[in-house]
Amino acid sequence: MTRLLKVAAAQVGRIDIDTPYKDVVQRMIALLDEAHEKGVKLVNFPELTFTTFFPRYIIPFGPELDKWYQKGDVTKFDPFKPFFEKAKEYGIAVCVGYAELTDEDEHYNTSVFVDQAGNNLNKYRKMFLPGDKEPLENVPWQHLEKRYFLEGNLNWKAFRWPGTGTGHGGPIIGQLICNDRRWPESWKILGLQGAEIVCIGYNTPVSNVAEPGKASQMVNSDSSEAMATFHNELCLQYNSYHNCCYSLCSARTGADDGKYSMIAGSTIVDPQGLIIAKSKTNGDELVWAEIDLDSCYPPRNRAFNFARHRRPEEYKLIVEQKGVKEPAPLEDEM
Ligand code: ING
Repeated sequence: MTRLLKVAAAQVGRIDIDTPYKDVVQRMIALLDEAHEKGVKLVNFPELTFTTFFPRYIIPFGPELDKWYQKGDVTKFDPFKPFFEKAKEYGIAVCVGYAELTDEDEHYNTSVFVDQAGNNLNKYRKMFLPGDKEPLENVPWQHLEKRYFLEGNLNWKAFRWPGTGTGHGGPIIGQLICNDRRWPESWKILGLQGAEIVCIGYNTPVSNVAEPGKASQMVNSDSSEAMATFHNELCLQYNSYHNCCYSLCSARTGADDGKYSMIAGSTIVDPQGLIIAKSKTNGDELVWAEIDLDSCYPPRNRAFNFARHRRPEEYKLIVEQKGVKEPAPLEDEM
């Protein structure tokens, strides 16, 4: 039996600090129009889809920071409503990243999965926050996610997506946000719940704030965009392969305000770790493919049959130790 489904990773290009919500929403609706024409049933959007990547700026706490966030049900936020209404009209499920402000005044980097009937099926809050809590000195931009967001508190929950008619109890979906994709723990917890499609959005600077001109977090690379793209694909390909799942990975890309460049490279990766679709531009682009959810299962029944091969009783260090503890140094090697 095949369980065929058309899915897409929507890439969103340049958004400046003063780009109005309505312009971005119109661009996102244009991506939905294209998805609808192609019969796509799920469109994944980037992290913090609706705005420029504001953690690159030093912003005072309070109203000036909070204006970047949405409270309550994001699908009911007036400027975004046309987007969610269009998705429902087309019968397309969407996964969208935004900055969430709770009633308790907590700030999260969040994504929500809204099904084709407009039901909010799952909210996910980014678990791995990169960058800094305090601004760095003498750098051309910042990466202040640890300052502007709390670490996620919803863990990694896989869930069933109803109404696709693909059998097998319904597709099993998981969500990750940006830096999460670099940590195998994120994928493994979804993999242990059988996730068949992992939806990921990212904002990845071409070069590292602390080493302008070098690849993000790399200090020995000259071509930073190539290296940052290599690391993106390395994470997606290996973890999709190891967890025998598809991944939809959507970039917020382009050069925001003409100077803050972020990598593109939105992709769809299959359970063999092969990139089956990839963006060709640094702008708005719908990257889509017809996938067969059944192809997750041959590897799960053999090479990566977790129940058959894993040995959690040996993984104590992974769960109990946070940082590195090295063996004692050799005296005559100091
Ligand atoms: N951005 C980057 C990301 O994980 C980063 C930050 C880049 C961390 C490269 C480590 C290496 O893609 C976000 N928003 O997480």
